[in-house]
Amino acid sequence: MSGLVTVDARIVGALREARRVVILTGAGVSAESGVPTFRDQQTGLWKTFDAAELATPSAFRRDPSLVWGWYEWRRATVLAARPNAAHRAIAAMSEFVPHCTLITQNVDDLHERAGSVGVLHLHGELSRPYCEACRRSYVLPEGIPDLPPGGARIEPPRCDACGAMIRPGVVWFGENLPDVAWRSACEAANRCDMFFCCGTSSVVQPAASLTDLAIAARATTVQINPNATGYDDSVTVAIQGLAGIVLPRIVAETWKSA
Ligand code: BV8
Ligand code: ZN
Repeated sequence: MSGLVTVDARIVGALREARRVVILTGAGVSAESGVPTFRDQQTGLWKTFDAAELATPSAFRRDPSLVWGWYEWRRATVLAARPNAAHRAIAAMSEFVPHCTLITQNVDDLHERAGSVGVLHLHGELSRPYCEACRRSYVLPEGIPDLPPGGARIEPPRCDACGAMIRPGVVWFGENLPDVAWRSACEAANRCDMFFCCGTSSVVQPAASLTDLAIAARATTVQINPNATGYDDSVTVAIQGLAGIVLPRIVAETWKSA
């Protein structure tokens, strides 16, 4: 594990040579923007619930207004947040490398707001709710939802076409990932020569298995996380640090003369 002082030369060397770079991000990349991770203790109305419990079809069936309220609270948090230095460094990196594929587990739009394009959202997006019956997209009202500090139960809106409930545009536990995004992600990981996994605990499947594909493809694999994960000893370099500090440093060090 290399300290934070200088960027490991293996990373700079590999990145300067890299033709196909894949970046996989998780909640940790949005943490420095004030967006809670899945590990963080829930607050307000949801403090007694585990995030993975709420992010399920059964929770929505059981208590739709609790779950819709939770997603509106998270959407309000994201709308009030701004991309951080990690999001910006990732957007910059894609300018320097021939082929860059950004794959995220995050349902926020902070990568796009930092300038990244073609982001593969494996677990959906808060900004894309749809009808749970006819799957028709639902257009959310403009602006930040006005919610009490600890959040509130909110009845899900109804579909204009069939009257069924609108559900959040995210992939819940037990639900399949969007096919095109998942197949594109696997293809990119299989063909990459450099792979970063940033701000993810690498627990949730099948997203976490993308790192295995990159390792099998003999790519240079770099983990950026202040805490340990199950991949510490299988990636090429595991940097214990904050994405908002480490990623800008990697970009600066690699392309300082650019
Ligand atoms: C599925 C959207 C087919 C909703 C999410 C194989 C083995 C075991 C279980 C399974 C398996 N295959 C499938 C499963 C079941 C399940 C699963 O993986 N369960 C886990 C809990 C074991 N997977 C599924 O259900 C998937 N679907 O497989 O369908 C199928 C169908 C039926 C039956 C079987 C299979 C769907 C998974 C997607 C669920 N939806 N999100 C929403 O957001 O509300 S998952 C959600 O949780 C996120 O998207 C993300 O993926 C995950 C949280 O993980 P992270 O993003 O990594 O965040 P976390 O908080 O955990 O960690 C943050 C990390 O950042 C930490 O390590 C921390 O140290 C670090 N950090 C903090 N600050 C910083 C930082 N790092 C850098 N800088 C910082 N500043
Ligand atoms: Zn409908």
